[in-house]
Amino acid sequence: MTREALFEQIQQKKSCLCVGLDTDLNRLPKHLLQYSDPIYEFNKRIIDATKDLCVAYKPNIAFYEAMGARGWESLAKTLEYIPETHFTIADAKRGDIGNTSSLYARAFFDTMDFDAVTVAPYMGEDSVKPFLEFEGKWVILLALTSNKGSQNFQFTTQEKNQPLYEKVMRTAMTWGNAENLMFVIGATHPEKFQEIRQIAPDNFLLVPGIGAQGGDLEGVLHHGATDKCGLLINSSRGIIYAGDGIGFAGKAQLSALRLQKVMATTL
Ligand code: NUP
Repeated sequence: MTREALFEQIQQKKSCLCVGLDTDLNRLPKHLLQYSDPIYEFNKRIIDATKDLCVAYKPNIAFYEAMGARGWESLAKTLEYIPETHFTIADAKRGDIGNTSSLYARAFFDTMDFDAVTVAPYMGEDSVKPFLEFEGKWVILLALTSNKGSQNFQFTTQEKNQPLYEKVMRTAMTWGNAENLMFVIGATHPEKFQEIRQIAPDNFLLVPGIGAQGGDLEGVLHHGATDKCGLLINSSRGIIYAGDGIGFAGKAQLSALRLQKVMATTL
């Protein structure tokens, strides 16, 4: 999907919500366990309930990989079920020496047809570039992550006193552009968004960390939105596990609606 098409979806829905499909068999409503593929049945109902309120879906690959071959099958079926209108992100955090990265890219862009994959920057240029070679596909590079451990390395200062996450962003912006490169910036660092917008005024940011991790939705919208929105704000557990039992999808819808209403005041 192109940046323009993504922006159109955001305008139409007044939403930059990304629903995280971090689907855990141990947290599924009991009545779904009678199906042959409960993970897929759960995802289908979540997608039906939220598709009018969000513009993207982000399955975290760990939840599927952990289930072995069955998990990969649930993932493929889920991806197939997501409407064409929605941007799809494989949250896989891959990256390796060049020829290996090429195969990771093939897995998510060719074998499966995701729009984007999350990539770790640590191994540098030859580990990231193979993902950028796929026409119409996106790299979402980890820059300033939402977790506590982001303090360990990402703020370490480099030459010219720039923190590592800034160096990651500035360097990667010489490899890709606003049409194929996004950055992960956690909602738990709302005070950083103004500065981040000076570094990357046009790139979309994937923003996880609202809800269960305590990030600041209003702060992110206020300091991070551009005239082309430039934000995909993710919530996983806060939406998909908003309720349990028979009414879980309705609860998920309400939770997504609450976030979309806040987004609509800015978009
Ligand atoms: O910095 C990051 N923080 C983060 O939480 C980068 C991520 N990709 N994520 C992912 O976003 C995380 O792995 C999970 O899939 C989702 C956040 O989930 P939740 O806290 O909304 O439940």
